[in-house]
Amino acid sequence: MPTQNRPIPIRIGLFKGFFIGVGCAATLVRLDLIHSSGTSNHCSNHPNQSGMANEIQRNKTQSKRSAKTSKSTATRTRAPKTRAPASTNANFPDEINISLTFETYPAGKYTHGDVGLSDHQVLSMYQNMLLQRRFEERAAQMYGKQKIGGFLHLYIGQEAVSTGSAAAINIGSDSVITAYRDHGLGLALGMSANECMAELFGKVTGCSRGKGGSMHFFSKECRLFGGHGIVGAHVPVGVGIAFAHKYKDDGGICLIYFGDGAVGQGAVHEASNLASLYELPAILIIENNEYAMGTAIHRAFAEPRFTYHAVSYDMPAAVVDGMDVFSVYKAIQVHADLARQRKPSILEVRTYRYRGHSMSDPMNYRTKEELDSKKNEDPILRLKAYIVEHQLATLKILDQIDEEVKEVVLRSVEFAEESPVPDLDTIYENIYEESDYPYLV
Ligand SMILES: Cc1ncc(C[n+]2csc(CCOP(=O)(O)OP(=O)(O)O)c2C)c(N)n1
Ligand SMILES: [Mg+2]
Repeated sequence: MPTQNRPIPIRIGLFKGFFIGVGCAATLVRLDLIHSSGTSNHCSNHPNQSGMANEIQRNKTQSKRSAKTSKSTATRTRAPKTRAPASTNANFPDEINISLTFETYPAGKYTHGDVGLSDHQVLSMYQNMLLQRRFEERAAQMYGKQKIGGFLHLYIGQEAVSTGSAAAINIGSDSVITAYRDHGLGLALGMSANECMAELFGKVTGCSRGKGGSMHFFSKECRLFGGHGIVGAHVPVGVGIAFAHKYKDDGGICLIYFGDGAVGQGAVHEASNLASLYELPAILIIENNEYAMGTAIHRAFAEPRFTYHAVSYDMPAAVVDGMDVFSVYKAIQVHADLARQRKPSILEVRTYRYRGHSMSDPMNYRTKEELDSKKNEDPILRLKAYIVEHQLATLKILDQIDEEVKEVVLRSVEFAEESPVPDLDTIYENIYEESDYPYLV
């Protein structure tokens, strides 16, 4: 673990007597309300409700019972005569203490030397981030020309997350799975611009033979298991892939990316629990870009500090600045090592998308000022400034890289245009059918 990280300690102490006192008082108040709501209320006729009301009456009158004689025989005979004995369970806690230290990987903390990257590797990271940016800018243009149909969710602004994490794993033997905002990750893992652009165009030369489109990039070579459209639903699949790595004992890990919006999905929590319980080689990576469609996280989550969920699953957790590629790289290095030792983690990577949720989003939920201030943190401009400052390359060389990348993207558009659409005969291929499914007639 890096020693320079800032710990976030949490200590929650609950004094047992206080807890029980407040708990009882709350129960009495709640039950009292039900009782006083009157017998004309249909709810009070429900067997459970009326039973609860009796219970209230007992609680309310219990302290007075010794002094007064109740006229209700039923109440008197059913009332407990003695107080419950004090707990004799030696394992029952006197207080609940949680003391945790979470890691943080802030922006600007690491040099490339600190994290073990060569000058050459830094330049190829820069080139890769630019490839994602230029690819998507061109894809947006092609969408406007109706060359691309369906959905198109752009990753622009988040490139340091994909590039930084892909550079820190063993591509081809480690596995990766993500949601529908998947172009950047595909390109970061080494998929070609040609197969990606052709997929957007729905052409047979695309990575999913033109049948997946923007949301369903897959690559066997890169072990990218999608590209999934149902929010949170791929997280259990990723945990299953991690299970397979453990079962086969092949040394691989699975990086499972999902958005802040997915954190509210039950499947994510069930999968997190199993990942920890079964000690699976996985990293759960929350790409927190602050919005789920048009909903800001503070409007959707009672606890927007997502790493706190790790407490429930006994996992290490970290907050990572996703606008700095070195911070992402460092965090994934550390947590990939842990995953290989069968200790899964939760990382909250703070990032931002500069474009709308999808191409039809008018972005009314955020101000221009917010967007502009986030653009000052642009991960590509940050890396460009770093490269120049540390004299890893001149501006002229960086411009040259940009020109080369633009050329690669232009060629990918030509490739996609010229490629054929899938043959009509293949329309039912790769469709899963279970002919003996019992409920189909
Ligand atoms: C189960 C489910 N509910 C709702 C949707 C509609 N939907 C599509 S994307 C999205 C927002 C997800 O936001 P987030 O997970 O933060 O990912 P981001 O788009 O920010 O990358 C929603 C609600 C869906 N696809 N699946
Ligand atoms: Mg989001």
